[in-house]
Amino acid sequence: LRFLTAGESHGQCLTAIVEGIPAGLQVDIEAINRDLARRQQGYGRGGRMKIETDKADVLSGIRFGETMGDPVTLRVVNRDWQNWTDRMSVFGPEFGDKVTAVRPGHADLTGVLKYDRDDARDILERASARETATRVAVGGLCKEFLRACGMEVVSHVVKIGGVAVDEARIDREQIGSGTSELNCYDAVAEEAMKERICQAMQEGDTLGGVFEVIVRGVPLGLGSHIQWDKRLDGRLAQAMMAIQAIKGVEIGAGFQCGELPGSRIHDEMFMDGEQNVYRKTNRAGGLEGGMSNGEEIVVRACMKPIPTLMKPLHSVDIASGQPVLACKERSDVCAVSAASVVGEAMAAMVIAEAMLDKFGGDAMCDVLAAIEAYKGRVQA
Ligand code: EPS
Repeated sequence: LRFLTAGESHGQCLTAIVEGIPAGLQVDIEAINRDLARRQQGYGRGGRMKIETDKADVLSGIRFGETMGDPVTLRVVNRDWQNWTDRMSVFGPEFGDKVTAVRPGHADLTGVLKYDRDDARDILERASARETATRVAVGGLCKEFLRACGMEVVSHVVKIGGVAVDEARIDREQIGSGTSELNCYDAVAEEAMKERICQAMQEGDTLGGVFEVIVRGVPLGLGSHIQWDKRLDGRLAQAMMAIQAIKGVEIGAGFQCGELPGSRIHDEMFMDGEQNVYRKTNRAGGLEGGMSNGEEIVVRACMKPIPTLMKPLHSVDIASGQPVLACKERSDVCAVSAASVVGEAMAAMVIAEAMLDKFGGDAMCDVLAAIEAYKGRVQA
């Protein structure tokens, strides 16, 4: 399974090509579009989200609602492009002011130096998290594949700007329901998070946070201990870290493993009446030895605050070399709930790829038969 995305934040559209989804998968485009809508939600999003209504157009690879085994091309149109046709013109004359007051924490400065540009717009257009719309579309397709294999990927926000959920208060039944604006299922914490976002907005500041992705129904044995790049935890961490603005990733108990003794970290094993091994805890986050162990996979990622501040930070102007305040582009105050939906998409891609590594076939019927035969052997 592989995919590529293309497109700029204010260009005509975003595109993705996904290769490797087996033939015969029924695709519910509305499920993919629901994820695209969830990614646009969230208290603290900026004006751009009022302009866009993201939808996935399928340009190839699906016929009569089913995949045919060939690459699937997905397109998400940028409605805002209408307002940028001269500034983002493909062959037209140069137009508009150059962005030269580069933002600390953004790709702006390193990008213009590395790619020899004199306008940070040439960098920020692609560095923008707008690109995550295509990842959610691709992830949505992967989720369709996982659903057909009996699996589900959900997420929830656990911290924003230092306001954390209380584990005991989380309504776990609601995770994945899409009923919370911030994708947070501790109602008390969600209110406090909104207040915190409102305060940051008034102060011209931005906020980061932490979200958790949970993959349900994972068969044991995805990934492998035999080589570093086959380890599923490593592959998941890379995928999460590759989301714009992510600065930290944890699996299961994560950084707590550096604090507690082994007796309070490792998940003890027991045998049930049908000779199946089970665990009462899941501090490993469903991964041991670089392989899924049959429990839910639990991965958390920490997003830094967005670098575009309405009360800008000190910087330098790359044209004049003079000290300036960083540029102010219209932006979000907080996008952690959006990032949580992107996290689901990235996890779905990695797990779908690992499923195809293990059970791969050209047709869904072959994949499903291989899963059934394997489950019969390991869970007899
Ligand atoms: C972003 C800046 C804002 C965000 C954007 C990410 O866009 P604009 O510059 O048009 O106001 O809204 O996110 C999206 C467009 C999106 O779909 O998530 C940035 O600089 O990263």
